[in-house]
Amino acid sequence: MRISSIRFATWMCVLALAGCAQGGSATPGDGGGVEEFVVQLDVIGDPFAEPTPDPNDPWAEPHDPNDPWAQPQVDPNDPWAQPEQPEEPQEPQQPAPNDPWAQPQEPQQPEEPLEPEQTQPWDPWAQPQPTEPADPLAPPQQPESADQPHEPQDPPQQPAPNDPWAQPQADPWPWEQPQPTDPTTNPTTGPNPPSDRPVVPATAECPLGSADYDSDGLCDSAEAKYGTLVQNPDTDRDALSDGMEVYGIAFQGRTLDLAALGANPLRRDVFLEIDYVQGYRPHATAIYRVVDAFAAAGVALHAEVGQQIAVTPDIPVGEGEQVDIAFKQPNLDPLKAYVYRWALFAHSYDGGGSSGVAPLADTWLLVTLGNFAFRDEAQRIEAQAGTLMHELGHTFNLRHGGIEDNTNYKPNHMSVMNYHYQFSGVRRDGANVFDYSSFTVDGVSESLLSEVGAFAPGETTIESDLARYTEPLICRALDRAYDFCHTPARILGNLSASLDFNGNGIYEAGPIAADLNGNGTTNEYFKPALAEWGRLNYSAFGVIGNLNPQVNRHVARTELAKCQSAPNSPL
Ligand SMILES: [Ca+2]
Ligand SMILES: [Ca+2]
Ligand SMILES: [Ca+2]
Ligand SMILES: [Ca+2]
Ligand SMILES: [Zn+2]
Repeated sequence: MRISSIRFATWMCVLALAGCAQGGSATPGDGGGVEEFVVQLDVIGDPFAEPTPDPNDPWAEPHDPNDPWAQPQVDPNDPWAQPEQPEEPQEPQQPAPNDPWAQPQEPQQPEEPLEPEQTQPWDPWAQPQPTEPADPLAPPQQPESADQPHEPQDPPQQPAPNDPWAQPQADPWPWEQPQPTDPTTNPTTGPNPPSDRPVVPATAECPLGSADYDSDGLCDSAEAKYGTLVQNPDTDRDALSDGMEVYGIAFQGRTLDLAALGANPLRRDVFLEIDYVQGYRPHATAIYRVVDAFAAAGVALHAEVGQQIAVTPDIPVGEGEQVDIAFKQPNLDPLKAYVYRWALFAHSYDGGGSSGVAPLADTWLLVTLGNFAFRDEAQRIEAQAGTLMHELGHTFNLRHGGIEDNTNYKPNHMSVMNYHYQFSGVRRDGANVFDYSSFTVDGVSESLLSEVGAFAPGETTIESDLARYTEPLICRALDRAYDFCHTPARILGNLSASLDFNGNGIYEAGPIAADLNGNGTTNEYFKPALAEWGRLNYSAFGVIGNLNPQVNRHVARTELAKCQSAPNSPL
């Protein structure tokens, strides 16, 4: 809550000072002072259960500007509109009755077909979930221990005889999907499919030559059967085409049946293989916590623990370009690489104490907690879960300050992407949860705080949303050597009202000033923390789900996010 005068003053600050001194601190803290690590499987049970109507529905957010599948709003009267892209957005004019993303959405979507996967025997969601961390006295990290429910679903990968990466692409716009000029031509099931790329296989439902208006490999007649859109190649906008979600992909006699792996063309799916260095296999409970967090947001995270790989526990990353070539490609089936993200759990990288690293909007990540000291096994599991979700967030183009904001310890950013919450989660409804934000908190100026009003909601968020979040962390003192908050402080109250920012036990209407990120100043303005779930970049800028990539996928094209480090410091 914030009184209007404070809001006005805040914006005046923005106008006058162009941001009033952007918080320059870049980094890490420890979760030091994180006093409580409750293993909170708060979304046990049906992960695809109908979500309750949520005014903060992340799908209602504006489209991700980086989403190559996003449907541009074509103005029918625009003389400059490009006439040669017939498969581009026809939806606005002709909303299909089954479009689950059509806006506005009905408050209830009882027809959303989330259930079918659960009954499949291969469904990783059907696995019983552990409710307790493993025995801390048990031998650590046994490579193929039975408590890991996510067993590899493929035999050990063999080097592909034909490297699908071999063709360098010069097009600098990876998110531009090649589009056939003739809408009646299907590039994936037509008579002349590319010989060096996977294709969506032709089937009895969609034999070669079937009409396929949107060229997604799912013929027009089958689109109706599956409830997908005839004029949208990716109905659920998860970067996986309708055709591949239903029929899978095939290449040189091998197939990857995504439906059998849980893909649903009407629900967002994310595939992840997790490999590990000896001794660093992630705990199943940690993976489940992340899977549950995605499920609660309506996204199916299909996480598989793959194999132990024989490399040094310390991974050379450098600027990142070689990780794809040296580690990901030898260990991720090249057919899977068209669809999967890839994680590696190891001791460390580049000999440092960073908890992990991932390129922004790319397809690989490292979780490296070897130099962190943990109180006990439960805390180690928490850190694994939080760091996995944090690094995964970077692959969706999330930054430490959320959307397009690299600010560390951003006080209004309630997300696992905020270093404060990487190891402990945010406190919501009385429990610690790992999550990306599904609501927006307005910007806040350190010099214009109201302890009575606390934070203010932005976009479609309302005060009652903020009230669910309690005891946020602020940083009292930053370790500049590591950009690490060594004195985090939990403030009593909730985000909607009554936050004792300066810790003096009095709720002052203000405005007062307080240092919220521990860098010694009280004049910073923190930009609005935008809802993240509705803005995830699923495609990694056109790589995931793209059978005809336009760029050399070897090259790290994006900024590396090297995450918080605290060498040898207990959390
Ligand atoms: Ca189609
Ligand atoms: Ca379609
Ligand atoms: Ca899709
Ligand atoms: Ca899907
Ligand atoms: Zn990070």
